[in-house]
Amino acid sequence: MYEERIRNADLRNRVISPEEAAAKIRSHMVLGFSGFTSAGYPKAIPQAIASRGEAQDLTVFTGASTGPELDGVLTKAGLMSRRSPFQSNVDSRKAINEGTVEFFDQHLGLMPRFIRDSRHHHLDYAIIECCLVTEDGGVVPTLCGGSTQAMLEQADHVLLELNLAHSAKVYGIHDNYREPGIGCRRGIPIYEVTDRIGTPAIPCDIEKIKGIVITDDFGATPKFTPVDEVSTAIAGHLIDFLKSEIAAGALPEYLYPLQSGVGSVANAVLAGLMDSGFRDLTMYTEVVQDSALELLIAGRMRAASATSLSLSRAGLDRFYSHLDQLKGKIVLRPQDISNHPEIIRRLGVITMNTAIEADIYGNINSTNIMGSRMMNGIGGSGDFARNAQLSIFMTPSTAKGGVISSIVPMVTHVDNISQDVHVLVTEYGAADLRGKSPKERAEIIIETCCHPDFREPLWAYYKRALAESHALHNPVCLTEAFRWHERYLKKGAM
Ligand code: 0RQ
Repeated sequence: MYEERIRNADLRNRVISPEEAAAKIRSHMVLGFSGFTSAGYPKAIPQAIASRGEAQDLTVFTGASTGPELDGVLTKAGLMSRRSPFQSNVDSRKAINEGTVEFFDQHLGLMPRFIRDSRHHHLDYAIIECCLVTEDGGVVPTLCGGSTQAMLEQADHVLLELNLAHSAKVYGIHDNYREPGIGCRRGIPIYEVTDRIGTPAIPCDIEKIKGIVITDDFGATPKFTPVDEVSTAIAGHLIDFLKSEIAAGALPEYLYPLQSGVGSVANAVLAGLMDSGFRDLTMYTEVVQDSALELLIAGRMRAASATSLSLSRAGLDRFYSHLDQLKGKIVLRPQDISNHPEIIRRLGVITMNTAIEADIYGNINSTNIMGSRMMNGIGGSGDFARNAQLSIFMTPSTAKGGVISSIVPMVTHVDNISQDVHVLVTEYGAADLRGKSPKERAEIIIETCCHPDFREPLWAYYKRALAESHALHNPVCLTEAFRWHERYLKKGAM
């Protein structure tokens, strides 16, 4: 069965067990795993490395987040000591916040460049999930482009996990392309969402492939929280805002290509677009999730470019049963191309990302809760927001059952600066911040976005800032700016 998926006869002799693959991994190695937001990551080899338990002090790089069979098992076995660029696993998050794993957060669009720059870390092994190996050793990933191409180029050795659960008919959906090097006088010739400029398989030196492990398992697919009242309200305000921009002639009826973050709010926005009469939509984004897949199947969305298809178990079934129809509509690219500033700027992408908290000036914290507890990482939000035609951030106005205001006097960590935030949306409304000074932003954010329970205290803070600040451009009350956060940490409520 697997033989026809390994088209090179020599490579067919390199099929090994997960245990044999794991035995090649030694302490202090630097490993590059494929995988981006729960799609396309290897499962059997990391689990075998964890069960064996011998390779300590591993540095683990991926495209973005993976699942329990990778981040989870390596953390629980105490084998991973360094991690980058993004994670969302409950165990790795805990270890990072307890200080036992050193995590460094990076813009996802820069990850392949980081991997290629071996002054930082040289990859000992690239461990890659794929669905097909071509006659000349070309690797066809499953549903994620990620940093796989850079990892295959850079690593000394390669281990492949050939996952039979994914159809080999995926061949043709990827567009693998190497970003031109620094100083190159040529741009990246993508002018439409579906332009293809690369190859369907990633070239790989056959000699580097030290083993192929056969698997047949989708693994832990993402589960989406059902769309709730707050997410629906946020989606409603955002869609009304987009419609008002169309009515004002600022956006075309088909909008520009959309980028959407991950999570329940992002999912609700895309579901809202389905019911709002928009047609001929496109996406130039990182991750296509179930709601975008449904827009594509329903014909509301014409095309999508991403680096990963992060689908629930039901979404995977929908994808494979519509594969022929979808193949012409979806392009999976390496993450430096899906998140490339040149293309995002050229296409005029409308970006929609989620904040943990926003301050009254419009600065966004998406990563560090109360200034120091890492959630997931900045992801691609910075790549997209900085270069967007229209950069929208959204957040529920409160967290933890209403004891935390997500609109605060000053964010305790900044991921996206106020200059990169054009519109801020909560379930109470959308604040258009374009062309506004810090004081004007503060007033519209407090009035439009803040939860009514926190509105008066926030006005009171702002008035004290106006009275006490040493300058009146960006009024701040330095002694008070983080008092709400301190109060939450000491008393359990802001
Ligand atoms: O924690 O589960 O312990 O209660 O933060 O919050 O509401 O479940 O939100 O799943 O949409 O994630 C910003 C993290 C939102 C995500 C973030 C707590 C809250 C909960 C999660 P609990 P929700 P979502 C492209 C774009 C950065 C990367 C990015 C993210 C947890 O969207 O990682 O944008 N973004 N990538 O209770 C304290 C607050 C809080 C708070 C929420 N104000 N204070 N805790 N929480 N607000 C995609 C990629 O790059 C891959």
